Amino acid sequence: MAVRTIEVRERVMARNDEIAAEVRRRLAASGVKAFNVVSSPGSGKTSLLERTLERLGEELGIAVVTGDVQTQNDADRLARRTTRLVQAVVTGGACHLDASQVMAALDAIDLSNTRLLFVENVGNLVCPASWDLGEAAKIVVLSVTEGEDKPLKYPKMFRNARYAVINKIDLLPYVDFDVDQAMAFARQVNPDLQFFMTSARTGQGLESWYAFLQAEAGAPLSV
Ligand SMILES: Nc1nc2c(ncn2[C@@H]2O[C@H](COP(=O)(O)OP(=O)(O)OP(=O)(O)O)[C@@H](O)[C@H]2O)c(=O)[nH]1
Ligand SMILES: [Mg+2]
Repeated sequence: MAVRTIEVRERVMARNDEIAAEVRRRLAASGVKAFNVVSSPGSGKTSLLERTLERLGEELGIAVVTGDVQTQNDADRLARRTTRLVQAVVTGGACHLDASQVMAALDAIDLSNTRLLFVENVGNLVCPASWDLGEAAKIVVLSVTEGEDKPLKYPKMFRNARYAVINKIDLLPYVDFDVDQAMAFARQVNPDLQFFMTSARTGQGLESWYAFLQAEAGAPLSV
């Protein structure tokens, strides 16, 4: 029984990877760079994207797909910050988005008019790590209220991400969070991780985040 379960899971994952490759080809054909934004619940993914849409949404032609287990609250929040489509995917219980959901969401997005696509994944530091959505890179958001040990406890997420955003830095005076220690733990599992330090509340640190996105939107896609 256990062996059969593993085989089924492997088939499901293999099929997901095939669809993710199709998503990647489709995005590349339209010159769209996609980021898969992952984190535990409440670290500030939507808040960061709200700010980003306000500042760069038009300039960089940003489209967003949000994934939630239930409700389309995040999509509603983001839609208030942009005139462009925000596509909500309600997973109905699943703890992550999969590539077929992103593929379906792409049908609704005007890709010819889009340069950056953010996929806000379901808040969860475990499942989304294993699912390729066809993104150029995963961006993991870690807020300072979560404890600096999270990269060690959830290593796959930090290993599979190329960028890490340490968010809620406005709260650093009030919490026991050692930024250097958190970065050292994250580098233990992924020495190549590149960091941003932000507050989606005060705007601190967002200038380098915006500069990064501007550079990424202009940079060629590596498929
Ligand atoms: N102080 C502070 N609060 C923040 C910051 N970023 C987000 N928040 C707050 O944190 C809470 C959660 O933020 P969201 O943006 O909804 O977090 P999320 O990661 O999208 O949450 P899920 O989609 O549910 O996983 C909200 O009350 C935000 O106002 C920040 O930089 N500083
Ligand atoms: Mg959210």
